[in-house]
Amino acid sequence: MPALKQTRRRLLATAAFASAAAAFGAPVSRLGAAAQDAETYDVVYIPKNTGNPYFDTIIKGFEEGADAIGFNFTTVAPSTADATSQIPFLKEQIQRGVKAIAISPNSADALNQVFDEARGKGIKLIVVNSDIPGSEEHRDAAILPMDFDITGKSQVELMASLIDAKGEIAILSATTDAPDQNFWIEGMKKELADPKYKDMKLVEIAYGDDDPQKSLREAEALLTKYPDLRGIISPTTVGVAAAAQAVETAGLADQVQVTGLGTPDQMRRFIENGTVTKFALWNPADEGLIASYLIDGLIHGTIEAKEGVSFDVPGLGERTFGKNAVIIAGPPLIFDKDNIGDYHF
Ligand code: RAM
Repeated sequence: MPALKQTRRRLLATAAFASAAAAFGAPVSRLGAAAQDAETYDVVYIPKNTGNPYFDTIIKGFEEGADAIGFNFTTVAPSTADATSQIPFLKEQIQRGVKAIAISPNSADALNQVFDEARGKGIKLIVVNSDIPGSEEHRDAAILPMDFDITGKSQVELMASLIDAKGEIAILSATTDAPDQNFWIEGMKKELADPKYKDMKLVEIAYGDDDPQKSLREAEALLTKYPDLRGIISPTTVGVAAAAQAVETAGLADQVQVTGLGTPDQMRRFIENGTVTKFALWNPADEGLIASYLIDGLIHGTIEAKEGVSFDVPGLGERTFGKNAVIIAGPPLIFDKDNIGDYHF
């Protein structure tokens, strides 16, 4: 899209925003403002569930993209991350007539039918932050934070480096259906089968449903049930913060290492007080920004979601589709006490 057009849209939106704010006594969202622009279109993002700061950062990326490109952005989500909890939200957005739906799916297959319904109506449907393994033909494209084939392996390597590859470990996951965590856990099991981990034993996979209270209870139960436990890998930002909390409260930081995927903001305290040594993640905002440019290109027919096709993401650079129309946002990062101060999300 030419830069001039973008500028004009932004001016229009700003003027409309000012007059609408004056008429209604504010507050008026960017939605109301941009809706005044006849050329604009509606995009919705549906995270796994509400109340998880991780998704707020993806939303920030979308908002930045929506501002630059000029589409109307909204976000809605269910309160729980159950496999089918997003279905009524998807149906409502189809009814509303949005041009594109981006979703972080709670199931690898439970949404297929409603995805088909959306696409049958000409709505662009992309999955963000997780794919739907085995159901890829039901979405137009996927944006993943990193190469999922190495996530599980690198989580095991991280734990092994903390406990010298010796002792009992447990995994604290999100929901039993979560397509991202399930994919990574398969990768962890594969990696653990390597003889170099013969002294590391996976004793249990617990599920905290990405609910902070349930995750905390599950982490506490692991500590009670396995007195010799040496580590908890939690590949969810909700779970890893809960596991760190449980270990801190139990005074077990010297015995039980907690690592996984966490946000720097939620893990900062535990890194600073020594409960956690290191953990991993990426910047979730990048996914929202990339999704915005991808959606705009799909809608205008300037991007074809096909292996080998590249497109530019202002501020981040070029991204190229891999197989199955997957874009990797990246890069993965390791956080510890030396660098955590540089990251705020
Ligand atoms: C949680 C969610 C999300 C996952 C991150 C790492 O916030 O389960 O899907 O990508 O953790």
